[in-house]
Amino acid sequence: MTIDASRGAEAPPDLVQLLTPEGERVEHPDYDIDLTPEEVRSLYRDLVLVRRVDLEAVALQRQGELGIWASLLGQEAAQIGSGRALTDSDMAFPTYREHGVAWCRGVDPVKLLGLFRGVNHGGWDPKEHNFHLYTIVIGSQTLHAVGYAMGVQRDDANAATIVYFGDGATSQGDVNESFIWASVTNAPIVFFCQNNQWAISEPLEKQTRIPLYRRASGFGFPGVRVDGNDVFACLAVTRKALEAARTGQGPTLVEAFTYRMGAHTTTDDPTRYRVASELEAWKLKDPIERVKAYLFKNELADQEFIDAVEAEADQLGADLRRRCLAMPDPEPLAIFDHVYSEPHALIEQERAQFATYLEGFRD
Ligand SMILES: Cc1ncc(C[n+]2csc(CCOP(=O)(O)OP(=O)(O)O)c2C)c(N)n1
Ligand SMILES: [Mg+2]
Repeated sequence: MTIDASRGAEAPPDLVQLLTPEGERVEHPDYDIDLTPEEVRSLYRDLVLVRRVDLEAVALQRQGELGIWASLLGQEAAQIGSGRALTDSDMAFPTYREHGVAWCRGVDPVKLLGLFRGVNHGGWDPKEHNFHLYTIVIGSQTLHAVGYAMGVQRDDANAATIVYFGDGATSQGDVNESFIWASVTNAPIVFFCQNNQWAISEPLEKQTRIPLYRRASGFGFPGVRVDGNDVFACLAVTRKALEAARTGQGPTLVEAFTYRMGAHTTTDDPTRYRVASELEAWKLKDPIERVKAYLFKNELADQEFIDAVEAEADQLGADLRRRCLAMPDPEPLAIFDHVYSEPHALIEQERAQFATYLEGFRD
């Protein structure tokens, strides 16, 4: 087998881009965005801060403080751009990698760590943030999201649903079924696929022979491919798709063309299956560097601003570490607490059995 080292590194022609890797603003006939300097600075700040949260979490895992971590490195723009497009009443369904979207939904980053530290089964209240719990079973959340969107439609609420999934997930039956349900019910939903080129060690070519966004037409709704490393474009494209959903125009598939710069999770070693030059090519398209270049080129920020954001990131990282280590271990019997919403005889029996078992360890 030959490996094409440049795979995915050249921008495909049908890519919506508003900010080039060099930080040049470009126009697109169908998508526009009018951001104030303050908004651009705040996007930059978000990108830097979520990257730091991610870095700190990887370090915590390496030191044995988390069981596992799924890094978002390289996907910050796709997540902050789409996350910022959401209104408070919109609902988001994530995978296990959407730390940037969680940030935009106001979830305290330390709450993301509980699941990965094994001290809880989720960590936040989905209703409080309109951000569902992380979902590990690939693609299953697309069905949950379409069901939710159909409910929103029946409530006649002015809200959209967005569901995140990966390139690999597009091969799952659940995802294809969810496309059909969304299509035939005209559900108010945005399917946001982060095509990070890999599903663990499986490259994109193992999932599809056509660009992923083009699959949408077979299901009867529009698809668009956006530069997933361009936060302006991700914001503009997602905003438009969400607005279409809210105004009765049904689903859209957004394919955010991006790259997983790190390992699949901390249990994975990507050097075993991908060549270093691929990563090097994508580093030139870094989602943060292009916003920084844009800010400098247009004199919207100075070094003092960049340093201040860096200092804030240091503070955030240190705070996250301190609060992670202070997270209490759960009471062992708590595992039975939320199996059913109402008391259940079998669960009570199991709880009692486990309590007796634990008693056996007492001195
Ligand atoms: C139903 C199911 N099958 C297999 C797995 C194991 N698994 C975890 S992540 C993953 C790859 C997912 O790739 P992709 O959808 O591209 O998302 P990414 O991790 O790249 O963000 C697989 C196969 C799983 N979690 N669930
Ligand atoms: Mg992937």
